[in-house]
Amino acid sequence: MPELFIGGTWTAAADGGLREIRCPADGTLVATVDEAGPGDASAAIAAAREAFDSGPWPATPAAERGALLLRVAALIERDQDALARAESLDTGKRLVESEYDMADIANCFRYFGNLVASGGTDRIVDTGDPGVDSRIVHEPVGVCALITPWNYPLLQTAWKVAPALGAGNTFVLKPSELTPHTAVFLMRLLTEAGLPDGVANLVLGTGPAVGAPLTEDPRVDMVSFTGGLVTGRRIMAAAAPTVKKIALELGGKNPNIVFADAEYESAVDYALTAVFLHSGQVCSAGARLLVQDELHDRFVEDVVAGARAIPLGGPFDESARTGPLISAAHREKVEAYVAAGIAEGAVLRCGGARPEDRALDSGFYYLPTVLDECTPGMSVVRDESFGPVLTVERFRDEDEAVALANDTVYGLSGGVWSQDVGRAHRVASRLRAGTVWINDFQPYVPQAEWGGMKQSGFGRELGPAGLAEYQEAKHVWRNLSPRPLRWFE
Ligand code: TXE
Repeated sequence: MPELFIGGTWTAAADGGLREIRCPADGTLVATVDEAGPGDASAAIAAAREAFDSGPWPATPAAERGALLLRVAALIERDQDALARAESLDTGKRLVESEYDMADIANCFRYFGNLVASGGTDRIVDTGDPGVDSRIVHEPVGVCALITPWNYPLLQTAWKVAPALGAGNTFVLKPSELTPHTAVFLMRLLTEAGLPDGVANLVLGTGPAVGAPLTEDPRVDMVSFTGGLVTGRRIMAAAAPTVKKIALELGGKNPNIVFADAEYESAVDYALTAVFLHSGQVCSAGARLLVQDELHDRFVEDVVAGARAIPLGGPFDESARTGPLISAAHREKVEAYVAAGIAEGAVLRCGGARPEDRALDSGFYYLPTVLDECTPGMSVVRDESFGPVLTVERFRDEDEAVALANDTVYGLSGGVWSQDVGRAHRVASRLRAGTVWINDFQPYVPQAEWGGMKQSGFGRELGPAGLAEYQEAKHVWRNLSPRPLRWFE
């Protein structure tokens, strides 16, 4: 069956384009999929436009839209094993991690389903004038281009699709060209749940061929993008001439601050998962470890020992605890950052190489790496390497910790470890980041907003603001007893 989904019909690319999808864990061919071009993107936009302007979905009662999202949640749970397997084959991530993702995805649809069904945020405005009925109503933005990356393909798609549909929009989804399969799967589930034709459209293809036209086309009202900073800047520029609404989540270079009074064992353990989970291909990864001077030597010693012991392997290797990087090109980028860090004076404490295990040769593996004695100017500290690379910096006191933590163009997340509650909260409030964890790292829930400050982007996903992102607030004013003003008399 062809894999593009346009106006309710499964179709092949107009120019016959195809792409091989290979598992990053061992290079095996997962499948060959259709690869769209600009013409397919244009057809998908036309279908979404038509469904928005003349179709039933935007005017469907909120309770029914919410009910559909709840049905999607149930279908995802029904098919979670097949979905998780497809996600792991595309991304190379451990099956168990994909299974967690599917549970989170079902929860995301359920959260937005309940939020939408429970009634909106429309409100009566008290103008102080009894002769006026004034109210704020919330309407969908229109046709949304949803552009997603390869690290959490269906999760990041769900964070956009669920609120976009809940608010009554239509959309064109463009997943990463590297990881298309769960997006294809989702289209089938949306259809099975009863979504009208044309509301959800899917084009598979590259950024330049398919993503760029979606961000430029005047028929598109909004772009929601999760991906890299460079692409985010490009999308902002491309969306400017037609003044689209945009929401951007552009990753981070997130600090994990450990004070000497931290609960030691947990802080070491979380320092490892913060950065080495999914081989560091996590936008909120705690890639910059900031350790208080007096704790530094012992703490780093234990983190290094932990990093050395992490077993690598493919999705179905139950002894593995983390997997490969997404592509050869991405691994080369990570390697270049580590080499630059060492050249700039960082001390390599472990990793810094591909594994010696020949069984892993056909995958894009890279050893968990710790670079000690780092300084803020190093490119490996400044830029998002998006690999299993932890940089370590020292700090003396609270002020220096905050200054180092905020010394970044990014502002997505951060962690602070201290048993002094006052200090932990003081530091949390001074961190310029969209999410701060105290004595924890990485948890998120669909009820809580997610997004960045500074160049990590703007707009929020999840939570009530995640729904509002896909709505326009409209003020409707009714004069209950109109009389001529006679202004010009
Ligand atoms: O991302 P891109 P890449 C970061 C991470 C990584 C870097 C580059 O640091 O090393 O980005 O990764 C589509 N118009 N993150 O190159 O290009 C593309 O096809 C419209 C952080 O893989 O940002 C894909 O669907 N779309 C991040 C999506 O953008 C375009 C997750 C993301 O790819 C486009 C992934 C264009 N001109 C990478 N060019 C996070 N925030 O979690 C590309 N795309």
